[in-house]
Order: sequence, then C-alpha cells, then structure tokens
Amino acid sequence: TQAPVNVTVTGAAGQIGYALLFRIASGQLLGADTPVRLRLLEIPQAVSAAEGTALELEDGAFSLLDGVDIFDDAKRAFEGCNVALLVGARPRTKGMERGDLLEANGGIFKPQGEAINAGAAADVKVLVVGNPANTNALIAQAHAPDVPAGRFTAMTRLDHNRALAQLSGKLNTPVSQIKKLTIWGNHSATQYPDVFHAEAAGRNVAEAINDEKWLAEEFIPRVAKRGAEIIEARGASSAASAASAAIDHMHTWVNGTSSDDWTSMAIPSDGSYGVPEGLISSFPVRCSGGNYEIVQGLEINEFSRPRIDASVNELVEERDAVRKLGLV
Ligand code: NAX
Repeated sequence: TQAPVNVTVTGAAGQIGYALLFRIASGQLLGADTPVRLRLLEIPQAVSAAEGTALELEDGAFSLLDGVDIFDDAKRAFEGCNVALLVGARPRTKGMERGDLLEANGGIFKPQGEAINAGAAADVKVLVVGNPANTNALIAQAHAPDVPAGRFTAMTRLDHNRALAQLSGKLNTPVSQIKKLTIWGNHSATQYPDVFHAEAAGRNVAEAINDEKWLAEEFIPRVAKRGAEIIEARGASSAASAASAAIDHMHTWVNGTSSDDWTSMAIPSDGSYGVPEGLISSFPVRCSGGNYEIVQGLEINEFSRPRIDASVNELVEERDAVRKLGLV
C-alpha cells in the first residue's frame, strides 16, 4: 500500500471545511487507493470546534484515513504537506473597504505562503478557496519563492460547475455531455463563463442556444450571482457545493482531464490570451500527469473579449492594491 498523502486544510472548522473533510476522508480527493492524513489549521478560538469535527471523522471509520492532526500554527500545519486546501479567509464585514479586506487577508495568506515555502513537500499543490481567492493565491505565492509558482491555484471550479448545470437545464442535456466550457478571469461577479467553444452532446453550445441576449442577460449574471442566490435561499453561503468543487479541482489536477474536455482553473498567467503574466486568472486548462497547461489557440470573439478584459482588469486592480500594501 501507498504511504499516506498529507492534506492540509485551513479553516477546517468552517462550513466548507465540514463538508470537505468527509469527502477527503472517504477517498474522493485522491482516489480509492490513496490513504490520507489530514492536517487541520484553525485559529485558536476555533480549534475546539475542529477537534469536534475530528471526533466525527473518527466515527466515520474511514479506511483511507490515516489520522487527523489539528494546529493553530501555520508552520506546523504545512510540514510535509502534499496537498494544501486554503479555505479559511477573512470575510468582508460591514463597512469594510476593498483595501481593508485585502490587507486582512494578507495577514492570513502571507504567513501561510511562508509556511508552505518552509515546510511543504517538494510536490505540494495548493488550491485557494478563501476569498478573494485569486489575489489571496497571489499573496501566498509571493511568499513561497522556492515553490514553483504554478503550484498556486485558485478555485473557479464552482463557477464552472454552476455554468454546466445552467446549460444542462437550458439544453436539456446531461452535464456529462457538456464539454469545453471555460470560466475566464476572477472568481467574482466579473467572471466570464464562455460557451463559444463548449459542446453539448457534440453540438456547439453557442450555436445550439443561438441567443446572445439570453447569454448576456440571463446565463452570465445567473452564474456570476449564484452565490448571492444561494445565500438568499439558504440563509448561508454555498458550502457543500464549494467543497465539492474543491474536490473536483484537485482531483482533476492530480488525475487529469479527459481527452475530449478541459476544465477551468485560476493559475498564474504566462501571458496567454492577453492576460498579464503572473496574474492568477482563470483559464481553460488541460491536466495530465499531475501537471496542467492552458488550452491554446481558441478564437476570442467580440462578445467574449471585453468580458474577459473586464475581469482581468479587476485582477490587475487587486494586484496593484496588494502591491501598494507591500503584500506581493
Ligand atoms: P466559514 O466562516 O464558515 O469558515 C471559515 C473558517 O476559517 C472559520 O472556521 C475560521 O475560524 C477559519 N479561519 C479564519 N482565519 C484563519 C486562519 N488564519 N487560519 C486558519 N483558519 C482560519 O466560511 P466558509 O463558508 O467555510 O467559507 C470559507 C471561504 O470560502 C470564504 O472566504 C468564502 O468567501 C470562500 N468561498 C469561495 C468560493 C469559491 O468558489 N472560490 C465559493 C464558496 C465560498 O464563498
């Protein structure tokens, strides 16, 4: 049998953590042959709640779960870490300006980047879920100079999955039959879900829908504002669907995309599609052998170009703001 893989989860006592940990323990993150050791990071006030979750994990009697360790110190939590899921973040509270939010999150993601740099395993893969996810990933990456930059990614898979589900309903086609969808840009209201290269049961999705008004006025805002719709209905933000998307993101990164499809991941730009190099922006990505690459050569039409640019410009502004704060 394989040696256990160390999976560090931050914000483990939060609502996404609660949904995520059981999926990891059951083998859905890395596969049914891979034992896992969970390393949970929380702030001191939430350690007791994390311990409670650890008791429940024990009660799950998961055959793949090698153990659970709980920390309130980032340096220790990331020791030997192979997979890092950075979920804990500082939410925006009333009256908080964007600068305050970025600064508060800098106080979390800078030391976590340093801890990953100091102690993580050579093969570490990092997914940032905590918002503002793209820029938090940029901050962590900036403080981990010895880790290849491309190991820092941020989550747009929930947006991708939300878009798949909307298209499935619209076209009355199972989600499994919808391929080559792309989320571009920032995980925020400016994100752009692009259907122009997507296929539904082999047909081009944009042609099958043949309704740019629906795309512009219903589909795109529905996907971008789905988080708010969930809060309105549930009285709490998306949790299980976010956890599910985090599992999908990492599972795809490790196990690959199928040859007739790709996925969406926010990754450091190499300048492709006019996205400034170094920004952590969402792209169409193919994964294989634990690596990923941006899908090249897609034609960006007049509908898509300004929408991609708007989201990328927001990322530039966020990067400039954290630069000014000395965080990157
Ligand atoms: P919760 O508030 O339920 O949990 C967050 C947890 O993080 C808390 O237990 C808190 O104690 C912990 N935490 C705070 N600072 C920490 C630190 N320095 N080290 C370790 N733990 C720390 O939030 P939850 O609903 O679980 O959401 C977590 C994050 O995911 C939020 O930032 C949220 O905005 C973000 N989301 C991102 C999504 C995405 O698609 N990228 C979608 C879902 C979600 O909104």
